[in-house]
Amino acid sequence: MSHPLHCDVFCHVVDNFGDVGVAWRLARQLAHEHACVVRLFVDDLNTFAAICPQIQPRMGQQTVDAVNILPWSRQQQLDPSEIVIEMFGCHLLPGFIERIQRLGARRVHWVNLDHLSAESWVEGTHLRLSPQPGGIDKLFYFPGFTPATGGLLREADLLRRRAAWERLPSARRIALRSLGLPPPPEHALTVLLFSYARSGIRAWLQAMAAASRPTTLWICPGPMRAEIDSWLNMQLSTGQSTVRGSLTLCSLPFVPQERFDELLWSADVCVVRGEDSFVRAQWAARPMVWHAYPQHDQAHLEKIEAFLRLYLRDAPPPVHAAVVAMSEAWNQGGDLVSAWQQYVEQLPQLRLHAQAWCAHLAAMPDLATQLLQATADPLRQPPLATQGAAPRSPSEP
Ligand code: TRH
Repeated sequence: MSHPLHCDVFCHVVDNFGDVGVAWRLARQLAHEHACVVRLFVDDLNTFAAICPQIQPRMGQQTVDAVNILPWSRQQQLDPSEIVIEMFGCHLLPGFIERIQRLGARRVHWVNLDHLSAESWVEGTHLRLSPQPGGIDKLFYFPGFTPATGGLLREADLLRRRAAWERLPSARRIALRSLGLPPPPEHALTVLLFSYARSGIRAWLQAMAAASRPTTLWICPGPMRAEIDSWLNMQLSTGQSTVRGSLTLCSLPFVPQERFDELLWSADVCVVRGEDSFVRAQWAARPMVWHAYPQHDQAHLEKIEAFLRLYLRDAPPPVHAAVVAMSEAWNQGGDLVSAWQQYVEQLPQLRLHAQAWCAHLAAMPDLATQLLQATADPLRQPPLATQGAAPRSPSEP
C-alpha cells in the first residue's frame, strides 16, 4: 500500500459508555494494528474521558494513543477520509455528507457499523449496500458471532495477553491492589457486577451472605450501587469494602478501558451488560450473565434468545439449563436465588464451556480486519431496489 489508509470514525454518545467504548476500541485497533491514520469524532468528550482519562474534554483537537480525537462539529470544516465509519447509525452533518457525495464512491467508502446482534436477520443484511442521495452507496456492516457476519472487535494480542496474565499467580493480586482492593478470602467465589438497574436482588445478596462458601462481589459504578446500599443500609463509597456473613462487597472505581479486561479476568463470574463488556467477557472466557440493554418493546429479549441459541448450541444439558435459568432470572425477573444456586453448582462446566466458546469465536477473523477487507474490495451486491432504502437496522428508526 503506497500510503496509509485514512479512516474517519464518528461516534454519537446515546447514553452509557458503550457507544464511545466500541468506537474507541475500533479506532485504536485501526491505528495500532493496521497503520491507519484515524480521526475519531465524538460528540461527548466527558463520557469519553470516563473510559480514557487522557482525554481533555475542553480541547479542540487532541491525539491520544495515535488516534486524532476531534469534536463532532469539526467534520464541517474537513474533507472525508477514504473510509468513513458512522457508528450505530449516527447521522453525519449535512455538509460532510455533501463532501462525501462530491468525492464519490471512487474516493470514499461510507460505512454504517451497526449494533451487535446474534439475530438471524443480521446475516442477510450484513454487507448490503444502501443507495444514498447523490449516487453513493452506504455499506451496512454488522458485527456478529458467525462467519456470515462482520466478526467481533478483538485485538491481535488480546488472548495471548490474557493467557500470560492467567499464568502469573500474582497477577490478580497485583491488579486488585492497584485498584485498592483487598485480596478475596481463600476459596472465595468472585463476581464482577456491571449491570443496569435490576431490582429484587436483596434475596440474592442475602443468600450469598448466608452461603457456606465465601463470595466477593466487585461492584462497578452504576445503578446497582443504590440497590446494594439500600440492602446494606449504608452508602458504600468507591474503594470501600464491607462484609455481611460470607459476602464481601467491594465498591470499584471506574477504571480506564484498557484496565477493564483485568477486572473480567480476575472474576469467576462476570455480570456484564450492553455490547462491549458483553463481548469482553466472552474474550475473558469467563462464565457470564448478560444484562441486555432493556428496550421498551422487549426487543432485547429476542437478542438474548438469539445469542443463547448460538452460545448454548453445543452445551451439555446442565450447562444449558443453568445459563438459561440465570439469564431469565436476571433479565426478566424471577427466582434469582435458585437460578444462582444452579449456576454456581455448574461453574466448573460453565468455565470449560466459556473457554470453548472463546476458542470458537477466536477462529474467526476479527471485526477490524474484516471491515478493512470489506472496504478494500467492497462486496458489490445489487443495491436495494428503492432509492435511499436502507436495510432494517436497529439503530435507525
Ligand atoms: O455502558 P453500556 O451500557 O453501553 C451501552 C451499550 O453500548 C449499548 O449497545 C448501547 O445501546 C447503550 O450503551 C446506549 O455497556 P457496554 O457496551 O458494556 O459499554 C461499557 C464500556 O465501559 C465498555 O467499553 C467497558 C467500559 N468500562 C470501563 O472502561 N471501565 C469501567 O470501569 C467499566 C465498568 C466499564
